[in-house]
Amino acid sequence: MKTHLNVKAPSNILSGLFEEKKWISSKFLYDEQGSQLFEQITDLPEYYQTRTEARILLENLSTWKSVFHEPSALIELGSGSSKKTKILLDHVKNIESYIPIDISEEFLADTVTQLQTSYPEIHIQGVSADYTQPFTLPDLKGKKKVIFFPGSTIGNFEPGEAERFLGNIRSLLEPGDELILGVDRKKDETVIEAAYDDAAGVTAAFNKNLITRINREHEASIDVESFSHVAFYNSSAGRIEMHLESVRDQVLSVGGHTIEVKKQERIHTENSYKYDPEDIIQLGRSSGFLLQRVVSDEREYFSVCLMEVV
Ligand code: AVJ
Repeated sequence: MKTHLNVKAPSNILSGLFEEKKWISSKFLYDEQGSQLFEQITDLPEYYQTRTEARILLENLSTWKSVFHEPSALIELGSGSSKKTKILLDHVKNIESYIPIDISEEFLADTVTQLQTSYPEIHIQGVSADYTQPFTLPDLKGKKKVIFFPGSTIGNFEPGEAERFLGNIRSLLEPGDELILGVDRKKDETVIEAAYDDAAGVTAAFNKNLITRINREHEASIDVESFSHVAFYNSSAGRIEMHLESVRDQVLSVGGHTIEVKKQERIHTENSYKYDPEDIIQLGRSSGFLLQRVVSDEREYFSVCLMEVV
């Protein structure tokens, strides 16, 4: 299933720790343990995103039916276990091909095997790739292409990156093709902050797992409890930020280097941008998409945007 492999070697988990403002790219959150913790996050009472998006998908079937009004290929970016996709596959006709794209080759192979058993009539072709880097699609034989990018994953891109990324996706498409994009909305800060600092401490464990990962991969022995989880909404930037805050002055020994960390100094580990429809119109304008329809829950916590290629 290794048809179109195009993976860029990830930059080092340590590199940002040598900069003036320490940071670790959020992509390092998803090792095996981190991916499991994220799965747990999606079930938390405070983390409304996943269940809200699933409900929006399920409650707007007529919208998806009209998107797939002709023989189509559904292409999912970062498919994971394809849980939300099953809502589309179960209820919408005309999806003749399903192309899940995921960086984890092993996970992808398992998902493809399982899905092919459940949906024998759909042609399923996994692509193992880092979709944030340029990649190519298999020949889809003139079928309408619908890109599915759920989960508000777009929120992890910096605004300029999001533009460039969607511009790249646009270049894989032709007029008539569409994009279904899930976004977490701007809202009352206390609601957002609770979703990233849950009472059970799962998000804290998810964040601190970066330290565990550094210890494992770089033979370090940093005290995981010497950092605390900090999450706050930065309203001027329109994003929630996650940081690891040092509880004391300490010197980290990693990969043959020493890194000085002051008490209360923070390592920035994630940004998750929130998007309102105005922001999406803007993003579409600069990347070659026109916002066609927005479907949301009644509280407008989350939106699924339908965007057409212009
Ligand atoms: C997977 C990027 C959508 O930003 O909400 C969850 C990751 N970080 N809790 C998000 C995350 C902390 C999540 N995304």
